[in-house]
Amino acid sequence: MLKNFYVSTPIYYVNDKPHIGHGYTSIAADFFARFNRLAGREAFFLTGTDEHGTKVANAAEAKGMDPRTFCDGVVTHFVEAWKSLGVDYNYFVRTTDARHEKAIQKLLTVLNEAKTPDGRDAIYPGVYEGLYCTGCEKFLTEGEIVDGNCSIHKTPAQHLTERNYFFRLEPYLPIIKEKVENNELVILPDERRREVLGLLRMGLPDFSISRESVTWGIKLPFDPSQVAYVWVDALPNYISAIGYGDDPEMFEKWWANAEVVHLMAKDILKFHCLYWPAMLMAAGLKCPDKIFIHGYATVNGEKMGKSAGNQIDPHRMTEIYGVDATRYLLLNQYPFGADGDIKETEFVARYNSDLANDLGNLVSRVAKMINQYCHGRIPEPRANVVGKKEMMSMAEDLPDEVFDHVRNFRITDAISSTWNMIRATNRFLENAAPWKLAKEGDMEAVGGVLYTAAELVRVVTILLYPIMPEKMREVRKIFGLDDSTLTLDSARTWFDLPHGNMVTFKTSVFPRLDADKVPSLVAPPREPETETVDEIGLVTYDHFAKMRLRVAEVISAEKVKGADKLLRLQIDLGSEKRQIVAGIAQHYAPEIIVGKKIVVVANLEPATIRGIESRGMLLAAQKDGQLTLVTVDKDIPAGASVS
Ligand code: ME8
Repeated sequence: MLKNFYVSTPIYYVNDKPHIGHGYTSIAADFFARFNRLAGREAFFLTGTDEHGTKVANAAEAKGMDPRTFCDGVVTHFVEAWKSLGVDYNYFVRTTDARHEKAIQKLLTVLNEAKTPDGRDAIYPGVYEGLYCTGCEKFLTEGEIVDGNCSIHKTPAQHLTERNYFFRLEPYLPIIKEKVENNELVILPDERRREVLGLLRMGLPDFSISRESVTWGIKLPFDPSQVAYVWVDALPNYISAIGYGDDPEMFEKWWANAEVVHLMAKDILKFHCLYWPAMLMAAGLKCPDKIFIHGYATVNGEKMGKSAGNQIDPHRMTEIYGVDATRYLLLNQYPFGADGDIKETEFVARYNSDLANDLGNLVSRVAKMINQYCHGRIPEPRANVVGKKEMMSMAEDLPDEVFDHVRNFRITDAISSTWNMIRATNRFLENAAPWKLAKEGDMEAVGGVLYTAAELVRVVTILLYPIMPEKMREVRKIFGLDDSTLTLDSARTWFDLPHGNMVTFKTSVFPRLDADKVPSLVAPPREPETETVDEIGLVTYDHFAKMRLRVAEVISAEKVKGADKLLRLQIDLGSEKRQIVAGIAQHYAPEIIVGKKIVVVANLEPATIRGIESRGMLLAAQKDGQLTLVTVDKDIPAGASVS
């Protein structure tokens, strides 16, 4: 009996919206969870977001928002993206969840009391020295310093020392090496395993687990003047989400007694393959069983990035190709594990040849012929069907062959094995030619051929369900099948298609795409950003004139439930009434602000804050954390422009 299966994606940073690179890992994790469930295993699929640290705090500040409100907004983009890609996780962890924070504090307490295998304290106070950028609020790595300046802010990096706590890594490295070598900790593919062994041979310094200068994070339980370093906060999401802090039974089930598999790209190999196992060992917990590191995707040959303007929005891809084809095209473009290029020029051709022709046509032909020759019901199976024996023996071996590929993370092999059978089924139909048999009046033989073909389609719907869940359910419905036999066991069982089932075919499952009409996946290149701020911070009048500043009267105000900083305001802009959400609840009581004439940016992009739509932003002056509203000093009607 196979163990429970626990699969995770990285928790993604919320400093930006998700793109198809994040989607790639999430779809793969979803695929593995679904396939293992087909095989009768209980599976738990975890994803989530990484919300603490300077990176996120800076992104929030750039939008003039407090980090929590900012995170609440960006998280919805991840949730929506996963919905649109059919990514069906069991749990979505956020590092700002109270549950996660509690688990981190527990883990930090355990680590602070832990001894290394050679009897020293696993955690010790020390001093972190390095080159610091106040703009970034972080110590810079070598690559981030150009000619002594921060590569982003172009300001001189300052030599700074900071009091931190450190994790004593070195005593754990030989144990990790042994675990990797004897495959107790399986690192895949082999190239990445060799990379990890290389890092282990080189040796690695202890790493700091806290920051003194950062405020947006989880406080250390043993020294609240410090917050946990973002990776020390992030990595344990894999245990906080399954009850490390609060549910020992659940934790036992999904950690100690499960096959634990982490998926990610190679950018975060060191943290997962070295720091994380060491932290787990210090806490007296087992290491993950398998870490699979896939490649880094480029788009049309270029690195995906905001500035390159080539990030593919998951929604855009599913709008063009549909959810299931998107999943198929992405996971099937290059082997899981290899670096790859998302070539959108190949998508239409691939869609048409694989999905519309091979699979879509097979389903249409079989269903239409059953309608035409068998009164719309699955015919009875027959013994003497030309070519049936070969097809049956192929179908018999296939489920285990495919599951073996899946267990070894060979997604493209799993798909191509199934496709071999789809193509063979098409050939079987060509050879058996039921339309000819029908002309000859041999309706029993027609039924025998069509039963065999429908039975093969049924097996295919099971094996392809993890990659194309919606479409495979649609195909099963055509042949009168529900989800109760959506199992690998059923795929192994010939004659599991009940004869007599009604066949209801309406339209083709994968309609052909016209290459000339398919729009580009990459959003049209943005206008080159014109320099709007000169060296001493001056903007042009034209640029300022783009802002629509208006006087507005506050009609009503109320606190936003569960957010102590936010007020929901209804405002009158003269020609219209609007709702805005503002982070001023700690400075103005709702009853005080009602009736005030304030100044708002009226043409700001709408945003959803804590699930509430906000259309505009009020202006306030700030000093020492105190906010004062910008108002007008004479009575002037709402809607008046400010310039
Ligand atoms: O690193 N190709 O978050 P992140 C393939 N918060 N995969 C890609 C990709 C691309 N071009 N771009 C992103 C973090 N990914 C940390 C993780 S985990 C405890 C903390 C995927 O938002 C891939 O899985 O930078 C990669 O490892 C991950 O997104 C990085 O996400």
